[in-house]
Amino acid sequence: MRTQVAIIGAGPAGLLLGHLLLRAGIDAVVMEDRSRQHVEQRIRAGVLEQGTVDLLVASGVGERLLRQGLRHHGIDLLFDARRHHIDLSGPTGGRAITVYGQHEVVKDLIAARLAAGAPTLFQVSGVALHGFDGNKPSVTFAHGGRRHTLHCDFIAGCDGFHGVSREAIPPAALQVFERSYPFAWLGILAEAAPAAQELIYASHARGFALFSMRSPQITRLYLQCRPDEDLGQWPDARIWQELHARLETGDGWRLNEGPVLQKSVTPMRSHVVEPMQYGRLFLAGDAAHIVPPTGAKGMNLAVADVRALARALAAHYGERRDDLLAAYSVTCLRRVWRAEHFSWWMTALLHRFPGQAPFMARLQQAELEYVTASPAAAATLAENYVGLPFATFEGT
Ligand code: RFL
Ligand code: PHB
Repeated sequence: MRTQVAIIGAGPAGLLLGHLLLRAGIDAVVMEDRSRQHVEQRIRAGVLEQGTVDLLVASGVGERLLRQGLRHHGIDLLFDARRHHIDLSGPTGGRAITVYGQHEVVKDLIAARLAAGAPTLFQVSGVALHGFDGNKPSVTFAHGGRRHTLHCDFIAGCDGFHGVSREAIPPAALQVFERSYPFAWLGILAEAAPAAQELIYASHARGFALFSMRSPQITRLYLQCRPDEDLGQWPDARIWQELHARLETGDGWRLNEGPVLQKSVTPMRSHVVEPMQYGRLFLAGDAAHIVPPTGAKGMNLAVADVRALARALAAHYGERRDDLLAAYSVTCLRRVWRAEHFSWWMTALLHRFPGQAPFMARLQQAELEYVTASPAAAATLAENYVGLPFATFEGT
């Protein structure tokens, strides 16, 4: 088997890269270790930046997103039992976020890929990367009970944080930056109409809480919990009680309850490897970097990476230019570190840290008051939250 680009992983990064390459006339094979059903039902991110939406629409996979996505022009910050509105669009020239599940983006991309007859292999196993430090990379794997070798020009490691691609790079060639946080998020998906139009990020003495949604019928909610939290200790009634306590402010606004469709605990970490390239292997998305979900940046970073990679590969094949490929890591890391800072800042602003010193609590309070009182500070939050334009990070 032979292709131009072997793409490992069918998450948002791998699928969108495959899609953009297809549009540029570049062959790729996408291989994924889980089933199609699994990746289409995996509940994760829900907030798409303006640039992510623009790219999906411009590349022909935005039809359902435009029809079903919920466009939001603001978010609320809740503290001291009061909600404070942050306008996202005013300070950003009309940019906004769109709430549309990551798994819906994945479904749209898989549908486009299958309609085009582009090779997509689910339930592969034993994926191993070879020869990417030279000119003849290949990927070996098992699929349908047989071993295969896929020869290629480039490998795109889009296999997430627990994938094999980053691990295939000699450790001495990578610099790792990481921070873990002393808490996690307990997330639920509930069959209940969202009781508010916009997202609510709550700083509460009992811990952080987030009110979000997926559709006019489905509410998505998160609670700060311990990193080793046992879901068995969290029957639905306890989760609702805690959500009511952290999100309601005594002004009559009530959260709508409904059957809990899904429950999970997500650890919180920041993690970056540099560079995002080794020879002919390019890392993209969670394979190269993780942010805590507080800033809603993970999937959007994955999208920005593969946009840069697709453009660089198009320049390689179409114009025999390799300057964009050579600059890939540096270009992506500028946005990555901006998002790492923003996600860390939002996380530090809104969570209770175990054993938190009173000094830190006062700093959080001062920052919350500043962000909600100062138009300049609110604009900084807004421009980061809706996502800085791609061009911001493209200069040399
Ligand atoms: P993914 O989605 O993890 O996809 C990687 C794919 O690779 C497959 N794979 C392999 N395939 C073949 N061989 C192997 N050896 C393989 N090993 C793994 C996996 O099965 C998988 O299909 O990474 P990608 O594409 O880089 O996408 C990144 C995003 O998924 C992630 O950053 C976001 O979900 C993060 N995130 C959020 N991001 C946002 O932009 N906005 C949000 O609102 C947001 N909220 C969140 C989030 C992540 C969360 N969790 C569960 C971590 C909320 C949560 C709770
Ligand atoms: C979500 O809807 O899942 C969501 C929204 C905002 C975040 C993280 C997750 O910051």
